[in-house]
Amino acid sequence: MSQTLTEKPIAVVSPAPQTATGDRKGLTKKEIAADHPTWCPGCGDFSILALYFKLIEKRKLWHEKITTISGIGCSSRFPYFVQAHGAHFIHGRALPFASGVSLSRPDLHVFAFSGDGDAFSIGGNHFTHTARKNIKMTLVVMDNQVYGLTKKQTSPTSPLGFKSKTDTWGAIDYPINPAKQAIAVGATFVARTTSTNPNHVLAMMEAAMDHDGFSFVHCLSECVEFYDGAFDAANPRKGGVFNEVPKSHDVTDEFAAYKLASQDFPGSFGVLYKVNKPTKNAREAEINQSHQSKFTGLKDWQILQKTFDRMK
Ligand SMILES: Cc1ncc(C[n+]2csc(CCOP(=O)(O)OP(=O)(O)O)c2C)c(N)n1
Ligand code: SF4
Ligand SMILES: [Mg+2]
Repeated sequence: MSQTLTEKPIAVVSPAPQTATGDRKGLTKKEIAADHPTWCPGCGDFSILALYFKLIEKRKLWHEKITTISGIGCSSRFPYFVQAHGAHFIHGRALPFASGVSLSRPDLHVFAFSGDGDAFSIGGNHFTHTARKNIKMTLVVMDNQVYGLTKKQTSPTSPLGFKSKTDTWGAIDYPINPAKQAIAVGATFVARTTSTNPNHVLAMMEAAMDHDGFSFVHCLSECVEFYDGAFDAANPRKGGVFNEVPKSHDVTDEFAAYKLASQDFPGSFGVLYKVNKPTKNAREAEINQSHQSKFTGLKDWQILQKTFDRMK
């Protein structure tokens, strides 16, 4: 009986070391920061950028190991502000671009930053497929429940009744729940956090980076210009509550994770779901390796040519 890919033992390619070694020093914030961010004063996105810098400093990542990719939106301006490799790509298409980088450069850890519109509206399709393929990268969605850059349209995460330029009478479409959606489509790491709790954001980004697979961090990030006060209920400084995922929660239990993700807003913050499954990176590397071993001494294009010739 022929074996399918899933039945074969998978040679897992261990993630490359992400930290500086030897005499080379880690970068300072000054060396990582590029342009001054153009976000409005008070925008939640500042906090996430500062914590990304902190992560790079803490983990001693070097410029050539940092890859920051985004789509379009206020949040997606992110790579402009990071002094390293990256791309501010087409609206909704951060993940296909990030997938290519991830699959071709196993020595890097790819970070993608998106907004709620970028990730779940125009990019909704890519979110599903990147997650189900378990492509190794970290996606941080900076969710402000509105389209900020284009000045206040209803987004897929805007709550019912939200008044915007596209729903002047109040939103009537049911919002999506990002964490639930991520679990349902096959993400292997799903966490929730909020920009008003910096230590927590850093911990979630670090845990996501260490996950060998597609890791998704849903991060509440307030748009003070077009949806002021949206997340007060999750901020103890504004009279809200910040509930962490209970210590007894089994992160490998999909149904328990789904249940936690289904709680009423503000819900629970922390890692909801984490399982280890072979990544597309590992599977593809295995296929490439076994194929190349049959054609030693040939260049890649010659192997391709031979493969096409066989198909004639
Ligand atoms: C193909 C395409 N459609 C629409 C737009 C206009 N547009 C730019 S950003 C954006 C929504 C951004 O919202 P979100 O992703 O939530 O980011 P935020 O600005 O809120 O951080 C839209 C509709 C575009 N740039 N390209
Ligand atoms: S419009 Fe909103 S999301 Fe955009 S920079 Fe200003 S506060 Fe941030
Ligand atoms: Mg938004």
